[in-house]
Amino acid sequence: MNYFIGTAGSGKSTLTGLLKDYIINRDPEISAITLNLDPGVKVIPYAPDIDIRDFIVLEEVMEEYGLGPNGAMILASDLMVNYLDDLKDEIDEFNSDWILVDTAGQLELFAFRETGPLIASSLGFGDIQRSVCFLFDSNFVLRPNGFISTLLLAASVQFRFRKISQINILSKVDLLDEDQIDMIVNWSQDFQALEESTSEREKGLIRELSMHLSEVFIQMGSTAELIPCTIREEHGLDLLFGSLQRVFDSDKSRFY
Ligand SMILES: Nc1nc2c(ncn2[C@@H]2O[C@H](COP(=O)(O)OP(=O)(O)O)[C@@H](O)[C@H]2O)c(=O)[nH]1
Ligand SMILES: [Mg+2]
Repeated sequence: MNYFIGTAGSGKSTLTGLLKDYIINRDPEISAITLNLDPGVKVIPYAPDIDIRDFIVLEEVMEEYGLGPNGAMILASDLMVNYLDDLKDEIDEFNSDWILVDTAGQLELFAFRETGPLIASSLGFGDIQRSVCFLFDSNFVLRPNGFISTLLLAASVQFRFRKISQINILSKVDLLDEDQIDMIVNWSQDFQALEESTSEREKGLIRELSMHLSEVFIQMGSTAELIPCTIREEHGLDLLFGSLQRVFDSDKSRFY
């Protein structure tokens, strides 16, 4: 069971649909389903196999509680816990090898309120293994300061779901050229390089702050390498699926 988490518009829903198709086309023996956990989404680029909107609809929450869209989104996310048993039953019925979970557009609703980690721990019942894929939006990470801000978000998500392995993805890489992709992936592996780019490209307070933060990341030790993905080609999905399999295999060996 993998959760896709990232800022609004980072490509979570797109990747959820793509990865399902990738998995089932790769090996007909292996099954995969999608679960939409965004009660407010209007259009989804795939047909979810399980959908929280069968239980909670944003417009109805707005009407019933007299709330605007933002307030209703917060309440709707909190109300999801009331339907955990229904979701579990549906998941059980599918009995699928892979469950790909698409979370709400706004990452803070899933990651920073109580609901997300609670859902992740409740739905990971029995022997279901879990992982989180955190998406770094290519639009935001071209400069060291944007990269560092997203890295901080990724680190706080890791902190919130601390028992679950996390894979970091660089999404929409078709928006970047090869050199830019190499540079950003290199930053994720080598914080010294990040520190150098920061000192070259940022100025004043931002530079000073970014240098301090890169220093902290160096001290924390390197995080995993970013996996570049795009809707335009499958190579990223090969890498991503390989990483997911490795996470799940190593988790298994911890159990037995
Ligand atoms: N260029 C490009 N656009 C993408 C890619 N993946 C998603 N998008 C676009 O980014 C927008 C947001 O994607 P979506 O999956 O809905 O993001 P979510 O809010 O994180 O679920 C949509 O307009 C997508 O078509 C990609 O690999 N490349
Ligand atoms: Mg979405």
